[in-house]
Amino acid sequence: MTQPVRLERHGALALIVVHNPPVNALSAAVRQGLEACLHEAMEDADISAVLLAADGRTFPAGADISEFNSPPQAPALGDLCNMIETSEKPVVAALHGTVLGGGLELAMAAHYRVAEETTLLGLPEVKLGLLPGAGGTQRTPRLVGIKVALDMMLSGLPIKAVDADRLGLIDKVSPLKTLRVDAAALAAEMRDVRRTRDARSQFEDGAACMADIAARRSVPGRPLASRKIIDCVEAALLVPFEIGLDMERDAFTECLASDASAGLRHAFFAERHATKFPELAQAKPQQVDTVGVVGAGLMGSGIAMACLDAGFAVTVVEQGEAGVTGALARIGALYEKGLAKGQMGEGALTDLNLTTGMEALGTADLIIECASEDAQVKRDIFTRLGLVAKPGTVLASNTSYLDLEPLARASGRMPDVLALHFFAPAHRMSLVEIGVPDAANAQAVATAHGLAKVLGKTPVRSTAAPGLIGNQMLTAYRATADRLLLRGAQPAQVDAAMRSFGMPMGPYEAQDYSGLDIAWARRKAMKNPDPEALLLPDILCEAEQFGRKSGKGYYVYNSEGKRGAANPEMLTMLAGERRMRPLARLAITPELIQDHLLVALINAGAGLLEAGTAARPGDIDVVMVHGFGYPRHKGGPMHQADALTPFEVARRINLYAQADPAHWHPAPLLSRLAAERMRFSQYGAAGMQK
Ligand code: T1G
Repeated sequence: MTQPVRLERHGALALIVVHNPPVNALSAAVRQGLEACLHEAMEDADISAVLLAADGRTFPAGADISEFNSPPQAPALGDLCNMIETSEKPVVAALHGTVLGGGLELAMAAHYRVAEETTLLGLPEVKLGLLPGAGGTQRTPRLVGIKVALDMMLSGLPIKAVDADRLGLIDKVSPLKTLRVDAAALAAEMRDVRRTRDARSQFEDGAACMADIAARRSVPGRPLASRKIIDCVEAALLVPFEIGLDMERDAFTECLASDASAGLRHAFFAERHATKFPELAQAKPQQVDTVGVVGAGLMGSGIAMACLDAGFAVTVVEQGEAGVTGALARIGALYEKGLAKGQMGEGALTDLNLTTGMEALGTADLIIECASEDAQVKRDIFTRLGLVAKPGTVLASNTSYLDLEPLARASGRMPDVLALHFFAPAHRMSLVEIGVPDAANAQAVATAHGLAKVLGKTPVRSTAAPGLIGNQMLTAYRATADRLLLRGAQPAQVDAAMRSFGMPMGPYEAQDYSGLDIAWARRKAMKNPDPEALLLPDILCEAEQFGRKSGKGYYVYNSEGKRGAANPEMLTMLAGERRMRPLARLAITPELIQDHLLVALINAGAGLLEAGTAARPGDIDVVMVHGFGYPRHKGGPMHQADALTPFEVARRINLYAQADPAHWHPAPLLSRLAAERMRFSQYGAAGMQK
């Protein structure tokens, strides 16, 4: 078992190497190893200089985030940094890979820094609701000045080695093959120690620094971590180094204890766990060079654009010349917009083949059907795909609601068929749900997963249950919102409450935006519609009030599609329905709306876990955050469920059910967790699955 840290003697140089794959995170074992090796080097009279380096793909990429949910273990990273900086022997850091967070703080505590030319250096703590807590807020400004330090810490974005060199964050850039040689040479030639804490030259223009800090402070709505970063950087300017470290330590402690940091740290790991599909251990993805897209409407053209931009050849099949012309216009518009925003490569359209003949899909390695949500239309397409696609080609449908089984049967190739559900706009939204029917083979799933990763998407696995994960959650969310309308809320109140909760749009403005007719068509096709469902959306659609596209829906819209006030006709319809279906009125407040909708999402998520549709609670959170813009700093509904506790969630549902038993039914899994005082995070681990 390789030690997480080792010391090698090379003459008078002590080479201390971190070995903690995959990213050399500064875990307790690594910190303890570093402490021991540093002590040994400092005590050894034959050692005159120290070189810090790391094996594998990167110098430490930060503290071990997974340790933040447990009591801290000695030595603290900040103490290690101080030990390095106060050493009487020169310490040089040899940097490569992604030197982030605590890894960069360790490097800044060294006396000199050499970075391999492709190295990225950054302080992304703010993305975790934290701030650099090992001296970074005090050392960074001393090396690169207030402005650059604040830019780095408030954005969390890394900078390149060549820029770090120009800014004074490092001392030298070197090719990878000579990194350690160059760093050792620097260590050999440096006789004195240059302590970052003593650097003050960057603060010469105090007034300009204070003006910059004031300007940053004036930006409204900054989260706690950002505000604390500004305070700590100001301290670097105004108070002695040790006092600044104390302030940083207090600020870090406060941020670490915040709900926002807990949510963001949960999201970090949930995203990584969600992409671990069981099929990846059973089969390797097959090579995908050409992607077929059948139907290039809003979704299809977005998917085609995403694939083109990722370097795939794309064959788009549309119906008739008009279909081809329309598809070209939509894809062209996306391309131009992406190019203008610098989000797309110049040659993205080079490999686009637009045609009307399905036989052109004979060379495709994976085909995504994006036709209208009509079961017969899709069955016909899959019948044709089964005939024209070459053996082994993955046949995916972008549908999330329709049953995949008839499509798979129509194709005659059930093992190759699955759902690849993108979220609009497909070239921008990061989530892809992969709906896996029982008959799908592991290689098809692994291949679809591989495509999603190459597209830079976050794939989440679902069974092929209609609605997959996201739209089943959305259905529950909307049903409870509708229930609130029947009990006295106005759509605008619900929308305002959910915007202040952190959703990008409320449920009613979102439905107006996408068009009420989409869900209407689905409801009309349903065999057994929900008797408790609000009738208002159907009434609006029957009056051809489909939302933004028709100028009115829940709201009225001007000729440019700008949303105006509540649609008075809708209010009259709603009042009429309330009279027909008298339900106990609620004292509507934003908090009540947010609470009812959060509890509804949690209850629906428990149902998905119980049904096995979603493998993990965190997967549901990833779908909500990446598919619907659920506020990332809240972690997701299932993370919040554990903060509330399932017991409390079940208590609330039972309370709501007293006044509205037709709507509120606690999911059995939720009741079980509540009864056993367990949390969703223990689900699966504790054998809770049925
Ligand atoms: N701690 C623990 N595990 C980590 C980790 C970390 N810092 N970074 C990555 N991992 C795991 C990750 O969960 C995954 O595990 C595997 O490594 C590969 O990650 C005191 C407070 C470095 C750019 O925020 O940005 O230092 O799924 O899939 O796409 O001031 O990981 O294989 O089991 O993301 O190549 C600051 C976070 C911490 C960097 C590599 N540092 N990491 O990306 O691989 S806070 C960060 C990343 C801190 C100090 C403060 C990326 C990456 P598994 P991956 P990747």
